[in-house]
Amino acid sequence: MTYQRPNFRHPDLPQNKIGFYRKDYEGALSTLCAGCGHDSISGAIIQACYEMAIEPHRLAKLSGIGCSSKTPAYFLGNSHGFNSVHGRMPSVATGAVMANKDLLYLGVSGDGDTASIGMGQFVHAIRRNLNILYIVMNNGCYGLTKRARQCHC
Ligand SMILES: Cc1ncc(C[n+]2csc(CCOP(=O)(O)OP(=O)(O)O)c2C)c(N)n1
Ligand SMILES: [Mg+2]
Repeated sequence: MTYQRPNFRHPDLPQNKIGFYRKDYEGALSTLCAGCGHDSISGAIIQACYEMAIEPHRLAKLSGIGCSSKTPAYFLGNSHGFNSVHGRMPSVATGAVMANKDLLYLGVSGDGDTASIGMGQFVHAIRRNLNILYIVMNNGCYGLTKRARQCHC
């Protein structure tokens, strides 16, 4: 089985103002449960980046561990990315921002990754006013470890 998204699209689909199609902002096919709300957020990120005409090579995705933190595989496949350790994405993001201030940084995390194991790092990312868009995908549980029972997917 392949997780590559088929490349064929209708030839008349519109381009944004820098000449990219919506498919240029997509990623691999999702392996999350059918109907998972995380996929809706991925879709919204794809649509927003397409509409805002963000150059894919100017954006870096950062995440921790969890179903939510897997989602950067499913959007912005032409952007940079680093899937880090559980709850430790803010420190990786801090280093990345220090190394290159010119990229746009998109952090993606779960409620567990952010507010349980990662709370220590999250509050300090806020205190430093880190220049990053940090999205918390809150499904109210540790989805990756317990999804069959808790997640309502
Ligand atoms: C250091 C460490 N502790 C525990 C785990 C096990 N673990 C994997 S994902 C996860 C919870 C993720 O929850 P959340 O951030 O809410 O993501 P979701 O899957 O719900 O989107 C846990 C505890 C781990 N991978 N690493
Ligand atoms: Mg969760």
